[in-house]
Amino acid sequence: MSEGFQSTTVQQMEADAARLKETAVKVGIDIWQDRVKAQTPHCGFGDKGICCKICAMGPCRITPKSPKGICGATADTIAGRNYLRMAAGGAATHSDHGRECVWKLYDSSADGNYHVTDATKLLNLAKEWGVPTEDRDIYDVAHEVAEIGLNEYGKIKGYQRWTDRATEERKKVWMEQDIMPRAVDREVVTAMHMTHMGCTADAEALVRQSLRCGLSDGWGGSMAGTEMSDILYGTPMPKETEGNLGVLEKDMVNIICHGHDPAVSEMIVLVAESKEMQDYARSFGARGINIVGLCCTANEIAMRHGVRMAGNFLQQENALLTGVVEAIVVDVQCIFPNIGPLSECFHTKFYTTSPIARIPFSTYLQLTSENAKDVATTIVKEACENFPKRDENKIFIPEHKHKASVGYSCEGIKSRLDTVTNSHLDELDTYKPLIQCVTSGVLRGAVAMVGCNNPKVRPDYSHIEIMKRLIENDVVIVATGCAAQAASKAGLLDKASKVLCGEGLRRVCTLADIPPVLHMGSCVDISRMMLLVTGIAKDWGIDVTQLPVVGCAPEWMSEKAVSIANYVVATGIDTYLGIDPMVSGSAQMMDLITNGTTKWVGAGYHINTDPEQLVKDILDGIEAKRAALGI
Ligand code: MSK
Repeated sequence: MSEGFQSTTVQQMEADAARLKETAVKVGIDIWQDRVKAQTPHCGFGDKGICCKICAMGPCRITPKSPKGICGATADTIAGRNYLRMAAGGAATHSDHGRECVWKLYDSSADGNYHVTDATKLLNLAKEWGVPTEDRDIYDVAHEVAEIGLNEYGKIKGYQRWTDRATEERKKVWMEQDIMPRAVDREVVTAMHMTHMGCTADAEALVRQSLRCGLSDGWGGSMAGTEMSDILYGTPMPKETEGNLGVLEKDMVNIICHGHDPAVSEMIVLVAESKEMQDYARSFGARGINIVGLCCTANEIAMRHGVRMAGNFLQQENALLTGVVEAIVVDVQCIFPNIGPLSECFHTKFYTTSPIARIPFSTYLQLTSENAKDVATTIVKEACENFPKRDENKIFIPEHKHKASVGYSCEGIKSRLDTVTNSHLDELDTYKPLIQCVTSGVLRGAVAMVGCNNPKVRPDYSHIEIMKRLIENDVVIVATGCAAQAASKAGLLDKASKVLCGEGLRRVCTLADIPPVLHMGSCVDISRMMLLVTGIAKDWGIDVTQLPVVGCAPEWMSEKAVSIANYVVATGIDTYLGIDPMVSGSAQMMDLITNGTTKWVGAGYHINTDPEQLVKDILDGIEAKRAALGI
């Protein structure tokens, strides 16, 4: 029963992709589908995590006939080291993004390019960190807070101050297990040192450092990224937008913002919205300028400005294949190098803006705090001038798009509760009504859907099918990253999709005026989810591990996802993976990341590459948590 609402199916998305692939063939460029074929089958040693290329005596590969590398490293050591290096790569990447956000706050000023937008959030953080605020200029406070934030990356002693926000029980576990995160940079360097040739060979120690390194991301670098972005660009609140390739406009100048750091996209949006630039676009025959986002940048600008979302990771080439993109501007992370040669096949201009992501066949305009507006103006102007250069023979824009309600930060979720129920309870700023929905059984629990899409499985299929099954079973979903984008493409961020829910969740959606999948932002915003479960556990008076809440990354692919999975598990949340974590060549490693971490921190991985089975496992996991609570 869908009562007027029709979800876009994966088959329909694949039909759009197949039509766009015809354009790729016509212009003579390879796309990811071609490269997957060329790379298949993948190297079995790499896939199982038992290829070691950490020193130049190798590469060494583990087989029954050669069970040790030249130095004597076993499968357990090699798989453990590879796993920790992935976690460290992810923690470094998120955290460096976070560091850039802190620098922007440090550089902010009343008359500069970056300003304090959410002063309340800044003042709250200042209070939390003991920074005086009374009778001080807001920018003096901002600079002092930013300096403390920057020092967290390299502090010589002590632990991440962001962990002060965790429950007492979590802090105790992290101390007892010796995984309380120290300086972010130190945890990443320690991971690289431990995995160097001739250092840690013990798989258990490698997994413990993976947890610690992950925690320095989720309760360190990523949290800094989210908090500083909110202070600078505004804390997201629920708002309406649209998602999928149908948001590209035939008669407008289309500019795609792709990547992660909102410092770039915020400036492009600001400049493009100006009357001067809209008029400039019209002077070239366009109806105006249409800014859209891809990947996590889409999440950032959608939830703060309602900018429409063109899609997720594996949709980036498809967006350019529409032939109507005047410019694609990127900052860092998840950018296919193939965007370079692909853009050359069209009139599309490709701009890189960060020294962290230099890509051939792009125009490099490094964006700094000082020149941000000038760089954005150059890009937007050149995109307008590019509009008349389209080739009509290469144009095809798929029609599919859905309404999407986005911007459910913790504050956004509480704002909905305050409006609907808390005001009657005479108690604002609490998750108690949500908890009552769970204890009464109206909602069975919640799942955090996160992560990328990955051609190792049918792209977006696992995300969408799992989400549909969960909401049908009265499980509310919070989503970030490309998982949130998959929901958007299928219409699951549309409030009308409540018709797909079970009776309980449908009632909650109607009462609170929310969709069944709550968009919480980008990859770094999984830190919001950590604060959400912490807030709920505190309001409920139980441990995070007891909540009927789990994480799920059915199509993950990046090192960042490994770091995320480590901090989500360390925070006490069982995490269900649909892609093998590349350690299956070591029985000890498989045991450590499932059973081992459960003994240490109360949560672990559950791995199943069959989405049908994965969703059954998730529902069973949630019901087991409920039974243990006696609800
Ligand atoms: S963008 S890390 S593909 S979620 Fe954050 Fe998407 Fe994964 Fe990149």
